[in-house]
Amino acid sequence: MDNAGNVHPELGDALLIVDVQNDFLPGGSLAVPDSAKILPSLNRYIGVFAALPVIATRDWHPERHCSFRTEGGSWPRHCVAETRGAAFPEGLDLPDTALIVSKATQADREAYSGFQGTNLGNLLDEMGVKRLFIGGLATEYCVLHTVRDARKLGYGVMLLKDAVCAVNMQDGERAENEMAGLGVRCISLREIL
Ligand code: VGL
Ligand code: ZN
Repeated sequence: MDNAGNVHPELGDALLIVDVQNDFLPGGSLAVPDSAKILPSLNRYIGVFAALPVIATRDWHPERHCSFRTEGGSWPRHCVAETRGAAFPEGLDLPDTALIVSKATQADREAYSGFQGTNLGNLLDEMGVKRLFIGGLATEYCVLHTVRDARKLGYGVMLLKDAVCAVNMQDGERAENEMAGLGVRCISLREIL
């Protein structure tokens, strides 16, 4: 952080993009309202992290996942592995070097956090990552749960306010307040550029 309060991503920092997948975007089966607006800002963050690790998590469910209504869960069928709905959108400029972490891949287990049942923690530690800049979908579900785990594991967290979007606005605000209470700093592009 410089004198003006601006943030400069440096060695030890990584960009973590949570579940930015077609099914969570307009036209998808579990579309987060207005979520397409985060794509331009995410692409600018990706540009800022050109020399630093970029990690993208993806919800990657088997055909009959326990979170689907047909199986007694709360959600419509979404992000089934290898389908178009589970793919990253055309409009997201993920670099070829981006690391992909698939989660909630087992039929009988839900996982909102990118750390849950994945090797994300090991991956970050191997790369010497200490601080995560986190954006993606949805604020009050997978972003919140990922941020909680990141803080529990001791990572510094910057929440990218202009690169997250909530299913429900009030729940999104509540989630952002909770994250701030966990020592997360909420920033936007103008504090980086
Ligand atoms: C998510 C609901 C179900 C998310 C994933 O990525 O926020 N939400 N599965
Ligand atoms: Zn899911």
